[in-house]
Amino acid sequence: MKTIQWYPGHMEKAKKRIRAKLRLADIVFEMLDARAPASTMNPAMDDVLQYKPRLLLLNKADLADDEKTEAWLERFENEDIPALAINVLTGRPAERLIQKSRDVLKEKIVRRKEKGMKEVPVRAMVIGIPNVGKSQLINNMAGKNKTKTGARPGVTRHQTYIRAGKDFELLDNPGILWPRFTSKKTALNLGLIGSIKDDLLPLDDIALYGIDFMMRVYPKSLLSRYRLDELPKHPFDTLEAIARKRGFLLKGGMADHDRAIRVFLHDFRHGAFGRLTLDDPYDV
Ligand SMILES: Nc1nc2c(ncn2[C@@H]2O[C@H](COP(=O)(O)OP(=O)(O)OP(=O)(O)O)[C@@H](O)[C@H]2O)c(=O)[nH]1
Ligand SMILES: [Mg+2]
Repeated sequence: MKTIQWYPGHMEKAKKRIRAKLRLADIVFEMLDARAPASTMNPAMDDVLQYKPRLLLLNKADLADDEKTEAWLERFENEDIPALAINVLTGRPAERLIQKSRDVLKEKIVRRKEKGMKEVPVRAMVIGIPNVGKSQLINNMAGKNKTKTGARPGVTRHQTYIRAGKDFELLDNPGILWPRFTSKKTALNLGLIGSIKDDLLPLDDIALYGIDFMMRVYPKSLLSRYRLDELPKHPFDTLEAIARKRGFLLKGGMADHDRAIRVFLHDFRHGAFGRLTLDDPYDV
């Protein structure tokens, strides 16, 4: 996992780097984690992107709660924000993505044609916070024809493009954004899905928050994963029950909470509880 700590200086640098590359792109793919669209969205995007057309990609939809993903898409549609739910690990979203991009850029493409300009490939730049699947998307879309179209002249720093389908190119070097920490809840959500360094927040805080969330929203998944008959009232007692059920004991018979924490987080991050979504689309 990336060891990025974001300080104001880092953010300014990241913004600058993204802005410099932005000029080369017709459209920006802002990747989010479908399990936490609000928490993985960056609040400085408007400022960085200005009027550049963009498309939100709710990635890892295979891990998210389908109903909530639908509700998120509905919300974005109501707000006139182009968005798609995708899975770049096992899915083949390239066609849908290219089609949707052309849709978003319709007017620009028509204008170019009217001016008699020759057709040029649509170029997309991928951005997002760590671990949302930016590299995976590029690999997925590049498919077999992973031939880079080469550095182009007239660009200060050499930029390469990857062809993805006819007349469509991806900037091969994704822009990494800083996660936002507008609230403790956001930070904990990012910790749970593994989008921030583990030492930014205490692991027991993340795990207890996650257990509490599971107890409230997906209690059945929690019960069945650890073969528990019932859930205690408090997350800490659930942690204790997980440790005992799994036989994680210290000398003297005390429950090994640290081990249970590690197992819970591993399970959560690897989809062992089935599909789930942390951010509620109607929670403002
Ligand atoms: N289940 C599932 N896993 C995914 C998906 N996309 C990416 N992953 C996994 O998520 C992890 C992160 O993917 P990357 O493509 O490396 O993420 P990134 O945004 O490039 O991360 P950084 O380079 O750290 O900024 C990898 O283990 C991927 O296999 C998806 O659609 N579904
Ligand atoms: Mg990457």
